[in-house]
Amino acid sequence: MKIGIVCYPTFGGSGVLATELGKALAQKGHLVHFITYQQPVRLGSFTPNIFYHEVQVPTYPLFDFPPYETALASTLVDVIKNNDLDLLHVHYAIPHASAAYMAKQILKKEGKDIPVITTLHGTDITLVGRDKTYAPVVTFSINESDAITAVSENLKAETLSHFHIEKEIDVILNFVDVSRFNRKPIDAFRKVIAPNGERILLHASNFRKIKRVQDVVKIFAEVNKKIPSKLLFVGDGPERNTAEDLSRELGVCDEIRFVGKQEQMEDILAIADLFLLTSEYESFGLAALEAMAAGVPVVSTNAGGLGEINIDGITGHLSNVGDVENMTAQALQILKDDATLKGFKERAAQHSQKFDIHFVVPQYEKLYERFL
Ligand code: GMT
Repeated sequence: MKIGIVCYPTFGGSGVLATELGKALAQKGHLVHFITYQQPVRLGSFTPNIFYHEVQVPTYPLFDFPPYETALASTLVDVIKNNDLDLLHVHYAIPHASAAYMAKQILKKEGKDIPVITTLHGTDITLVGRDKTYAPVVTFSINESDAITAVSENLKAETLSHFHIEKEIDVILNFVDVSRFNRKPIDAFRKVIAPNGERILLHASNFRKIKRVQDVVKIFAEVNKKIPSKLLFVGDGPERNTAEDLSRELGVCDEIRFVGKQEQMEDILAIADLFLLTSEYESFGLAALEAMAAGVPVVSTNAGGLGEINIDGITGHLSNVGDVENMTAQALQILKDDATLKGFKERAAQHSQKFDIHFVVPQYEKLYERFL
């Protein structure tokens, strides 16, 4: 198949998922065309079946807001026609589903019918998409898609309760390439972070308000009082300064390292003992699943779809949003001794296998085949 993929090329979960899907499809012999404003961060080195088309957005003095959606729709028309694509798969509804709709209509006039599949990821539905300024366009363009998928049962339910959706939504759960995260820790790296054998806690996100990173710092400060430990913060975003300030206030800044955006997550996860995800909402929590694949247990909130991947008492623990005290107790319970930690690590790794790329990618292929 010749497949076009539209996504955000940044470190966000939807872009990561879309890029990993494209890479997996290419490995299976499909020709995959990424159409984005920048090369997706997870794309990596040259692969014969993968093509990349940059969306250029020319500026003009009149434009206070360069019209990205128009540029994307025009690029889609061009790429679909010139490469004779069979279908278009867009990730994150805004503005990808409406740009795809526009491209589809233009191509229809020229006699080409291009099926459009929209995958809903999270904030496109639960936060941004619900905003009155976007909702009518989001609802319309989702309904005009030939197929709609959601990355968790929870996100499907959220979509149906907040939008008037006229089509079936297929749930295709997010996935992870388990073999990629099955890494041995690099001893020298572990020693740099935890020179005295301290436990290593980890949080990775885009540091948006919804992630409640201040809760991560508070939990860590309490854990560190009882169990010598270090905290790694991976990623960057608007709440990073708040987290840094709080870590100074709580006197734990020397035990915390902010390592910024990182591409080699598998090497970082390999040295971690516990992943903390304190979000107010996660449609799925791909970062937590990647942690589990690396054998790292997860202490998370029970928000959104997190309970669909993190099994309380088995792969980690779940807590109500903002219940720092309970999450601290849960973290201490997992980290208290090597035998308990080992059990959680093994079960987390084992459970992640249910979400392995090899089970999930064929579900997308099956969906595509419905339209060919
Ligand atoms: O908000 C983010 O973390 C980024 C966002 C995105 O769309 O890039 O992530 C959403 O999609 C991920 C991949 O499907 C999910 O794992 C995240 O849970 C989801 N984020 C939220 O729902 C807040």
